[in-house]
Order: sequence, then C-alpha cells, then structure tokens
Amino acid sequence: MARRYLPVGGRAIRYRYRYLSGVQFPTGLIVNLDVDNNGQTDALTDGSLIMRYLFGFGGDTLINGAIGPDADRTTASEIINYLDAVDPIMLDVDSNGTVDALTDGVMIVRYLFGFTGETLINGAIGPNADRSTASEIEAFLQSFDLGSDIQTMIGGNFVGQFRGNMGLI
Ligand SMILES: [Ca+2]
Ligand SMILES: [Ca+2]
Repeated sequence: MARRYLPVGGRAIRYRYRYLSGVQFPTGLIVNLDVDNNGQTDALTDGSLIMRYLFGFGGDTLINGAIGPDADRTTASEIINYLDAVDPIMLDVDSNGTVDALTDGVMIVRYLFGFTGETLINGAIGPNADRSTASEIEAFLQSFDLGSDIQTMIGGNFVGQFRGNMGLI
C-alpha cells in the first residue's frame, strides 16, 4: 500500500505512518474527541457516542440525544465511520492493545467530565496497559482534545498521535 504523508508536521507525520502500518486515513481527517464534529468536545454528546459505539450500539440507539448543536456528523453511519477510522489511534487509551468500553471508554468520559489524577484512572486501566498513570492518560487524551494547547497550536493532534505511537505518552 502506498503511504501518503500529510502536509503538516514533517518528520512527525512520517513517523506516524511508519508506526501505523496498514492504517490509511483520508487526507485531511483530523482525529479528535469531537465525534459529532460541532467544534466542541463534550461528555454528554461526544463521550456518550464513544461509549455507545464501544458497546456496539447502532442506528438510533447510537445517536439519540447524543448529537450536539450544529454538528456536522449527525447520522449513525457518519458517527460509526468516523469512530471506525480513528479507533486505532484514539480509543485504546491505556494502550493495552484492545479497545474496551469499561476501561478506555470510561476514561474518555471521565476526562470529558473534567476528572484528573486518580479519579480519572481508578479501576479503569486494563490488563497489560502501556499507559497506566494518570499523567500519561491525561496527556494522551489532551492530545485529542480541541481545547488543549497542542490542538490550538497546530490545528490538529498530529503531535499527540506521533508521541502516542512512539510510546512517548
Ligand atoms: Ca462535539
Ligand atoms: Ca485499551
């Protein structure tokens, strides 16, 4: 498969693709926690969508009451397609090789509710996790948060992806 480098971030992007062999993203896809793509990351919409997706919900049970105002992604198929695409990068929060609602999903929702430290990770780190401390989990999720400094600075989470894929966070 030909590898495509996004025109942002130079070296970091090349590393990203090297370490994500076989994962090809449409050019311009920005990976972040704003699942409904309304410009905000929010626990009750984006967080709910991620949890429902991880529990295998589809159709109306996936999206009912969970799409924020002015969202660009509003249908179940749009939400599923987006989360399928970003799953390998963003959803394995504890980096243990599997994506699970009761660990990764729980931490995403707690993060979106503003939890930090032990309240962010307590009881939610999966077995054999590479990321297991609150600071590691928080840094990883911040890299996908629209409100974080990294997102604001570079207009995407490319640095976060790079660091995550290199095992630096
Ligand atoms: Ca949103
Ligand atoms: Ca995991």
